[in-house]
Amino acid sequence: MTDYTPTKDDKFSFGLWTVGWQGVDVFGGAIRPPLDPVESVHRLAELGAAAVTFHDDDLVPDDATREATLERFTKALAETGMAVEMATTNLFSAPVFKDGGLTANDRTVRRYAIAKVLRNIDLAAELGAKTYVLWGGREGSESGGTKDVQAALARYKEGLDVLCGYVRDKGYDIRFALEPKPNEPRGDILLPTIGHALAFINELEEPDRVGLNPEIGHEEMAGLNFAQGISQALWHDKLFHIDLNGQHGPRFDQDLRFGAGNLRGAFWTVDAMLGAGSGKAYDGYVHFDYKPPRTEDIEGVWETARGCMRNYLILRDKVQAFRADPEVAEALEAARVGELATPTLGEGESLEDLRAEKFDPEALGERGLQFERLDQLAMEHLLGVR
Ligand code: DIG
Ligand code: MN
Ligand code: MN
Repeated sequence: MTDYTPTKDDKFSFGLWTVGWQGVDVFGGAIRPPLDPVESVHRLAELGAAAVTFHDDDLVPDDATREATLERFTKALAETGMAVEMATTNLFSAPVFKDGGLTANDRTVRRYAIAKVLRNIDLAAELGAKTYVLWGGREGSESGGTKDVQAALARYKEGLDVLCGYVRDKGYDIRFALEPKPNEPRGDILLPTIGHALAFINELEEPDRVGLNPEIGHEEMAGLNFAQGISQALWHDKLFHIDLNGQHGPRFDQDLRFGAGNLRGAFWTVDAMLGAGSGKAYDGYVHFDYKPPRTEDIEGVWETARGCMRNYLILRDKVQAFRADPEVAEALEAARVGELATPTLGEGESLEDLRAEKFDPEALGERGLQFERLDQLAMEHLLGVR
């Protein structure tokens, strides 16, 4: 019986902005003091994490302290062996971005946004990050007439094409990961779901360099199934990164610690990340993007970080037990799940051959699919009785 203590081999990663969250919400200001990024690196390393990620403003918010901070930060990385696996840009907090960055109506804002991203891409490359996330939290609108969506998507494409070209010309080993979200802080955000983002990527000059960083809470806010979404992203070879957290379906973005929201969804999310039995698996960092609740003091914050990793390890154990259970194998067989891997037309079969077959749709319709037994077995693994 494992004690679910994380090690660097588990590749857990946290955003500096997560444990550094000061407990702000729409109805209340900070309740925790700022957290030194160097302290976060040391404490997360002690808890068993392997890497950190950051927005530019999380780490180097002003030029006056930039060099000194980077010196301390890189020293802490060396002391702890922690990696920087992803970076991103804050194009959503400062007033200048109140109408977005890459798709702001104001052209000068769009030019400033690209310059801000380019600067942090250089730092990301210097620190060894291989993934650069773009969450367009402010790219959108509250009212129909204020945003020409077709023009906005053209500017979004232009921005991504410029950034891909820069990384290519610099020879950086960096890929971009778009993070969809349907709303909040904007009334309607562009690229709201995995599906919208996948379609958008196809229009880019260098689509192979751009993938996804889906977040559990964001797909659930749209009423969608996250495990199904990342399975499609895996099928497209576009699951470049992931934001794990907890959410109770369509409501404001809760950013709970992983496992604390829709627990059945978390079970199937881990199953999908592991390849769901026979599919492509996710081999990136197991990254958490969550916000320790306002109720917690700093010790409570570290407890939430520990809980994210512990819940993942517990669920990974349960998913692996489910997939190894001989009764589950029988139930999968009875539900014909494996049959889906067989092409519908036989090798070299013509449509004439297919149309010559005699079908009995009534008899086919009477077949029981025995899905409930399979799902009950999964439930019993999750509930810890198998
Ligand atoms: C919010 O879910 C977003 C921002 O925190 C950040 O840009 C991104 C990084 O994973 N997630
Ligand atoms: Mn979120
Ligand atoms: Mn996120």
